[in-house]
Amino acid sequence: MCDPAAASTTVVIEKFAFSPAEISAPVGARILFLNRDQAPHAVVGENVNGEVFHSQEHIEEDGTYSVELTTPGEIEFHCGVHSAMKGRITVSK
Ligand SMILES: [Cu+2]
Repeated sequence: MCDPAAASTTVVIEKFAFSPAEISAPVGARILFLNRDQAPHAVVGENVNGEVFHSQEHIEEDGTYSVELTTPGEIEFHCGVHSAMKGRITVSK
């Protein structure tokens, strides 16, 4: 929480899915992942150059993980526990 004025998007993890799963946000914005499932989840994001973020191994129920977007481009993300859970962030300049 360095800059309270920076835009922030919350992605809820519920019923083994990310909602929303498609996000558009500018560089400098933060994405907050919030787990509403009893099951633990994790979030791993990758762009064309490789991994750009990686949450703790398990985001427990009602736990959160926050990441700041620093590089423009497409980030594909998935759950580190359940690889079928996927989403995408389009980061604009
Ligand atoms: Cu998961």
